Amino acid sequence: MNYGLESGITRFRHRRDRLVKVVTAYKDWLEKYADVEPAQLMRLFDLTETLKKDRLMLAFVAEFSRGKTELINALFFSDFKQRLLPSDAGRTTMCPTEIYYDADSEPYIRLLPIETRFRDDSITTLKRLPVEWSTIKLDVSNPNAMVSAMCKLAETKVVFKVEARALGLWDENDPNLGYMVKDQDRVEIPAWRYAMINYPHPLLESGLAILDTPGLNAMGTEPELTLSVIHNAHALLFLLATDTGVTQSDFEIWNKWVSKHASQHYAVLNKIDMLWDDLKSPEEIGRTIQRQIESTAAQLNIPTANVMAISAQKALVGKIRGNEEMLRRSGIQALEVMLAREIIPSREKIMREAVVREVGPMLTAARDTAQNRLLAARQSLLDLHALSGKNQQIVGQMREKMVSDKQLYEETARNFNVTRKIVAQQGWELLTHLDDDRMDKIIEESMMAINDSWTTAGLIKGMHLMIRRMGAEFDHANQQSGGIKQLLNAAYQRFHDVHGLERMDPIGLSLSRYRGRLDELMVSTQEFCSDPLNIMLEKRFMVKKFYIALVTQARIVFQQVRLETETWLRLTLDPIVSRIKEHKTQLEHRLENLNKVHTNLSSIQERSTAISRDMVGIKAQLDQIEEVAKEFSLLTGIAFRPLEGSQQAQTA
Ligand SMILES: Nc1nc2c(ncn2[C@@H]2O[C@H](COP(=O)(O)OP(=O)(O)OP(=O)(O)O)[C@@H](O)[C@H]2O)c(=O)[nH]1
Ligand SMILES: [Mg+2]
Repeated sequence: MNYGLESGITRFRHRRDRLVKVVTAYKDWLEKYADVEPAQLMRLFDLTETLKKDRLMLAFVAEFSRGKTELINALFFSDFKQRLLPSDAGRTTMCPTEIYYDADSEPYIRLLPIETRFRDDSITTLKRLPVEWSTIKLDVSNPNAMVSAMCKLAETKVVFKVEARALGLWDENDPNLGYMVKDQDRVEIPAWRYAMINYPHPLLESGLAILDTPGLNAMGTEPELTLSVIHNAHALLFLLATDTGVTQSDFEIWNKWVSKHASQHYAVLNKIDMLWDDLKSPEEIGRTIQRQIESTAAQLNIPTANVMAISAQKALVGKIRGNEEMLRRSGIQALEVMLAREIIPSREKIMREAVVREVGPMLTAARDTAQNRLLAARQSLLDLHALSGKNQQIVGQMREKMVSDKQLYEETARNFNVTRKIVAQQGWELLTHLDDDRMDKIIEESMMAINDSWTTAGLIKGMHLMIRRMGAEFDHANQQSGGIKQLLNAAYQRFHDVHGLERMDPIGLSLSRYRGRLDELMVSTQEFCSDPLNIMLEKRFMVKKFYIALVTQARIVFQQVRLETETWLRLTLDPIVSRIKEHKTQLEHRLENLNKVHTNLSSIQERSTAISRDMVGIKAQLDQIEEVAKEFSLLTGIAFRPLEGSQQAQTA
């Protein structure tokens, strides 16, 4: 029933499953035919697990009462035949709510008490601490129980103003907070800070995750929402309502949170049913809606095609009642098609890139190994062929030559081992610059720069220092990695020049996207600090909260850089090491052949037969990895170079 979106997500899952399958096939191949460390197999297994859990995050952002929750109900939960998530006139959703599926747990709703705002922990940190959350098991077979559990999302509590102030939720001087006042001393605040819902809906099972947010500057009170959750969302849906048009606060939300964060900008003009007027002709109504679309597009400065007019409420009713005409009129289908078209490809791209980064170079190397084995076997056959009819003396000479070739190779390999040790040492040193202790120190220094002065000026100072120090570590990593790459290149060049091994060009370490992320954090800091609301009131509490959120993000970037560097070190060194080992084995095989023939000249035929037999097995290895590579190319668009000479190798 979910048209574009459902089939789009099914396709997404299908391609994700194929990626998992191809990575698993590659892992199986390595396990069978290559001498790899268990850690490498483990990493591939982890990659498939990550892929399976990969989610596509769709976030709903708008001022209160624009119909975000109603739209989520209509898009995803109409099968409940009632409103699952509470949506009502006025403020309803009180805390940001993530909805997703996690097969490892029973369905639940987890709620983070608002009091956790007293602590200096980020939501990201708290997500790892289940004890901090209040958990309710969901009985998905009982719609009424489900609906009443979901009511929690709208819970509020009334507290004294001092407490609300201490939580950073109340400020006497902020004229925008009047709606919170309950009486002279007390205000109404959300009962929960964040909610996570694990629910087995087919679309969520396919990897979709949703973020519903409350209106009324909820983004401002939880800086992490913008710095992390919204930043990581793959698509943002911004809602407006026909009855209110684009108000000042809609415009602020659009400017502050939406337009900067998404590359594609779409706005949903909701509640068009309010323009349905029985006394007007459908054409007249259509023209009124079109006019609203045009003025919305002009105000937000986006093309009219990017404004979708819908009625979330009628879509929900239409779906529940199976009223096709109402559903069509609600306009939701066009929105679903747009979502399928826009969000899924961008998510797939990210997933593909992760697989290509981790598997691409190793798969190339594995394929080369298989091919080299075949070529080496063919060479052995040629060697034997050349020996037939020769006398023992000539065979002896050939053997001598082979022995000295092998010795020369072993010497080069020994020299390479020295390089390898230096590389390992430099790699280790490089990683110590990127470990958690180093980041702790950077944070400590930036805290010292702020010197407990939680003003916007203090924040800028602290952030500048943190980003400069992190940037310096990234520069150091880049420089060191350049040196490592040069060392390896020079060492490998000798294998190429002297021993005829094919050229290899290790990839460089690229940290530019992490640098980019740091720049983004700095821009967010500057924006936060130039926001009149934050300057005027110098909200000490909020400045500190913002800083904590920034530090959490910065730490994540630092950890990612470490991981990227570790992966890089592996991917630069491993293929070279295994190529060198492989060549040694091949030389040994050839020498063994010569030895055997030397002691017994009549064994040539027998040896040839044995090698031909081996070749069948090697050919099967090559065919298998070639299958994997083909599927990998199809899924990722990465082309492998054709296997040169393998044709001759097969027919030799
Ligand atoms: N007429 C009409 N009413 C709608 C439509 N969509 C939502 N509403 C109503 O508008 C009110 C607010 O809807 P919600 O979904 O709670 O709005 P929200 O954006 O989630 O608001 P907050 O959770 O407070 O941020 C509810 O009474 C809905 O029934 C629509 O398409 N047409
Ligand atoms: Mg809501």
